[in-house]
Amino acid sequence: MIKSLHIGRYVAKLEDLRKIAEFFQAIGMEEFPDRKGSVIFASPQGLISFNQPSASHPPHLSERLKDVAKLIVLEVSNPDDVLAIASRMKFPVLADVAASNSPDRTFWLDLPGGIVVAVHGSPEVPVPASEGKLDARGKSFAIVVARFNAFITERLLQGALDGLVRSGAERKQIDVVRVPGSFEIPSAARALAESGKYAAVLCIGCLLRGDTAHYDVIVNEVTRGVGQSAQETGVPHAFGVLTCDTLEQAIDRAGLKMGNKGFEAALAAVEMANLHSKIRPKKKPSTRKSAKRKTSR
Ligand code: DLZ
Repeated sequence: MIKSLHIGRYVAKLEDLRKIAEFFQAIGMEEFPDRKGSVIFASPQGLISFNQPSASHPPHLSERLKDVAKLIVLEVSNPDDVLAIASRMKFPVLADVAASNSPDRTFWLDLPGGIVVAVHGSPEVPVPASEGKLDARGKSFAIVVARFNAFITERLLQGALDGLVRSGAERKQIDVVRVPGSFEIPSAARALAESGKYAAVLCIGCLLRGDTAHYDVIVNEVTRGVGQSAQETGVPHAFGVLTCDTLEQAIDRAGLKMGNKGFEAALAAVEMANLHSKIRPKKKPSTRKSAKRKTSR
């Protein structure tokens, strides 16, 4: 019978409505598009609670909570982040209560238009995991770069070199190999990976849908080839091949609006190189005896 729970609140001024909407967007709530005169957000769960006023609330808060028509309650998984966003947006905090026996935290925000938002939750406990450091010191890298669309790929190459050097690699430890187009990247990447000289191989190219007949086929082939080389050689490969509809999109990703994907590929390569050396089983050093046996065969 019941379809959904919808909490509606009136805010008199459009400016206040805009600020409240900005806050709910910033904390990650999903917005319904195009509703005239209202902003509507969805949450994964809706609850109804009936509460007795708490004696522990400070009087000024109890006074504000009397007007339930202005109250919204949010349960969040990251209360500290929500508080940081609220303070960046300069919303006053009416009260902030940390539970003594748990990591729970509740605070009340004074939003424009007299809206009070009670935020409740416990900070997420980070899941312990192995990660690769962004430290390229002492490691060698190979970069395969396609000449096709050189206007873009040369910028990506500069970004990649910058990313590696900033992570601690020495320029003389980075070998750059040029190939005619993106289609040739996988075979060159594989040869470099198989040489055993490199901690990671970076692949750089630019495929433009507008210019490229059978664009999807080539994109799939290059992606598959690079992935296969990484899996079969065990050497991390970073994918810095742009696949864009237009030249403008590629320019944005080669150092303008969307950063430099070559730089990002470099960081991924460094991180994966370190992760691999961390999780790959260490080769046992060969004993004198077995080394002798090998040479006498
Ligand atoms: C032929 C071609 C075309 C049409 N478009 C692109 C492109 O957008 N990006 C790219 O990196 N390479 C392109 N190429 C070249 C092919 O990748 C390949 O080098 C040639 O087909 C020769 O095998």
